[in-house]
Amino acid sequence: MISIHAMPSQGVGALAFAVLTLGGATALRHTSSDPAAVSAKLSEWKVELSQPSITAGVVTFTVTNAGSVPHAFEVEGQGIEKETEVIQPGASATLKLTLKAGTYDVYCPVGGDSHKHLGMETHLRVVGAKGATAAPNAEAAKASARDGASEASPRIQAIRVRGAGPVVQILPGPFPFPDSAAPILRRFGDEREGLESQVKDGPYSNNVSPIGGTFNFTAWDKGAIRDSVDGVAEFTTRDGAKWKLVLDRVQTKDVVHHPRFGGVIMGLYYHGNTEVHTPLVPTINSAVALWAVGHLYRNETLATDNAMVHVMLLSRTRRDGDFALECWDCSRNKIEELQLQILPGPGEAKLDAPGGFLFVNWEKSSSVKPVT
Ligand SMILES: [Cu+2]
Repeated sequence: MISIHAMPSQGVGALAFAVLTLGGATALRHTSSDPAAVSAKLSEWKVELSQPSITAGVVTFTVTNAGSVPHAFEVEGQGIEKETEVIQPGASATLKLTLKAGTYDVYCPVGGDSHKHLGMETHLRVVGAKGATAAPNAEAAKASARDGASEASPRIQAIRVRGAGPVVQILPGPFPFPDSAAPILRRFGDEREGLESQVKDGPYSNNVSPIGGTFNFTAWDKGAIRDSVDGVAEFTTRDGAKWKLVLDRVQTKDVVHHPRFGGVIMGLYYHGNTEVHTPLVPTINSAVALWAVGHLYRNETLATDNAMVHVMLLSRTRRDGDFALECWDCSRNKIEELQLQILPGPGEAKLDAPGGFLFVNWEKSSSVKPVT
């Protein structure tokens, strides 16, 4: 019971003493003159609270960013919505609030709702002082049982995507918004060097060539390790090579900045200035994004069984006509651009294509969410 107020603070010593002396019946009541403390840990991509519930009154949140990109901490519910400033990796902040009974949504507000969508969200239950005397541990147990249940039975969603409209191949070339990307790139730590070379030679350039091809797939979001994908892309690149990609399975390994953990992610706002994934794509909304492993054939010869594939159906980033990247924040544009990026598997030789990669867009694509 003492561990419910695990954070050391002025009030807690006295409270712990009261618990030991008086037993559970009157424990854990606090008033605004006896503030409670909750510690919160932020990381990619979760928010962890020292406790799932607390009694009403003044609560001081001590928030630590244990992750590797900037985060923040917001408490919303019962008519309040309060947040810390952005907290840099390794830094801490405090937030002091007066909370009345009810359930509060606790999340990271960075990047629109992108960090929240990736899992940086939890709940805090605030119980009235009288409720607390009844059985605070039962409340805590119920709350954690609820959280456990939501993890154990994820919703299954499916999306069917059809590539259509003009098909363009994006060739190596400089990224057209280096000044906008620079401040965000700086925060990418070890990955920065690789990304900076992409500023100079793509694959996110304005160097595009109209080509022809088809791409259709279905993806299922079934929870962290069971996501799946089924689809085929066929296209002829500018050099005349005929490529065929058969999607095999979703890549589910999590990499910092590259939220692959869920495999298939629907409805994410990211890239650009959101600090999720590379800033070398403008800020976008996506209907679906996934990372997959596929079988790749060039002129009917197997090139690799381990092609690394990134697929997104996203808000339009390229303008009609010349298909140059036209916006740094494209998140309000219509979701109709289907991007397919293919790289060789880990340790494999570069693909036999300009720059060693394939990057193809279907510019007027669409999706339906079939019932599963
Ligand atoms: Cu965050």
